[in-house]
Amino acid sequence: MEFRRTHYTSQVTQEMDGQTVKLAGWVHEIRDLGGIMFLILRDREGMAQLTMFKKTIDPQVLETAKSLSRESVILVEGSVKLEAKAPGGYELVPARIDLLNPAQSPLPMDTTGKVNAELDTRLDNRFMDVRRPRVNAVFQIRHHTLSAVRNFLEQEGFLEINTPKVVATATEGGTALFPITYFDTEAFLNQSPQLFKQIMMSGGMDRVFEIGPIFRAEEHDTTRHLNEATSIDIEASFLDHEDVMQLLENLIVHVYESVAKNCANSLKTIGKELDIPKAPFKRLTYDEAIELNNEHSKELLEWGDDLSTNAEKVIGKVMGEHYFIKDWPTEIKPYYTQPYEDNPELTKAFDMMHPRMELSSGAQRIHDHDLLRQRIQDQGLNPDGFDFYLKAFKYGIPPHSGWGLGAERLVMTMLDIDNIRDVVLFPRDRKRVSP
Ligand code: AMO
Repeated sequence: MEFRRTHYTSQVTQEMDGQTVKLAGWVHEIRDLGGIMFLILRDREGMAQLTMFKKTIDPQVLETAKSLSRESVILVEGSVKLEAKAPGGYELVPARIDLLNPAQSPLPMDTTGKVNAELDTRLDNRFMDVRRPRVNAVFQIRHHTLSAVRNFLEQEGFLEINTPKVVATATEGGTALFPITYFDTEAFLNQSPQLFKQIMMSGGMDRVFEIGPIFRAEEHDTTRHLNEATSIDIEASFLDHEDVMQLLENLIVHVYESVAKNCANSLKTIGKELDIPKAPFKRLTYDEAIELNNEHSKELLEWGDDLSTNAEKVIGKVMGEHYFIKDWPTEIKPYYTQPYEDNPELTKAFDMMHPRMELSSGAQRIHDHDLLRQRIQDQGLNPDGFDFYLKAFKYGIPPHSGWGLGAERLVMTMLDIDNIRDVVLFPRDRKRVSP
């Protein structure tokens, strides 16, 4: 059976009037108006209208068209006819329709957007949910977001690395680990590539990045947490926290600009116009952030408290755009962040915030072996478990800095999407491990 297309629906242009093309995709809708029948064919890139006048169309083509169930997969050969009112500005007069694979009915969910489905129904039937133009658009934008990240970091001299997801130690205090059985020892799913990206600074790789899964056994069920998320991580030698903050804000601007440029159709489909953020982002110190919260919120915070979700919202509302919070109390940031030499109560750590939520955390790291070992101990962890990591600090590791940026949070805040589950194909949360 022949099933090759010549074009996506979006590739048919005005100049192709009268030309024969082959389109392949799904039967999105069929409208039978008596003397005339319309079939909307959908592929990844859009829709095309097949127009069949019953008096003039080949009876066999009409018969096939009539027999088609919605969401069946077809290959259509036909001639292009310009038609301003049709999607894409053309219609197709089919000379041939081949049914490649029929869809059963009833369908598990609607793909036209006319019937609203519950999130659970959508996720249970993700293969069909992704056929919906709006959902398809979100994942096209997610692709272009990660592609823009890669381009930017590569231009800045970063090498892409892949580090293990099966590990022996925790990296981030505060969030729980998923234990797994690994032959006859216990292992865990990795919370962050933190230790490995730092070790590669000792390896002389200078600037590295990774886009990969992180696993967090957090119990809470929110619209901005997943138990498996995608983290964009960087680590860079001979740069301090201010340098990597600058990289981060420039990356965000680059991503927005690239998405605005490359995803015009997808943005239109979801009805979103991007406001491109401007660098440099405002920088608040932790002290200023606490003050702002206490000025505007009833839930007062004391120095040394972590920022609550409520505080993030209150401060975000006042700021109204992306911003940094820097100079955190050393006590509430992970052991690997570098305290200020002249004021060790504060650490060279930062968070990068969207008005709705935290997008990234980062820091200059401790590169002194003894101090690092001490800090691990101070935070109640056993340095023996960190031998493989600490070893890399004994034989020449440069000063270095880095950050981790949540890919899902980046996409959901860019597109004004409420629930993080809407920007990941197969979300993993408290209640869902399948599909
Ligand atoms: P942190 O734990 O702050 O830092 O994570 C970095 C960013 O990853 C995203 N993120 C999540 N997104 C969705 N669901 C989750 N459960 C989740 N957990 C984290 C957030 C967050 O800002 N090692 C450090 C980074 C570094 O210093 O380089 C770290 O993991 O957007």
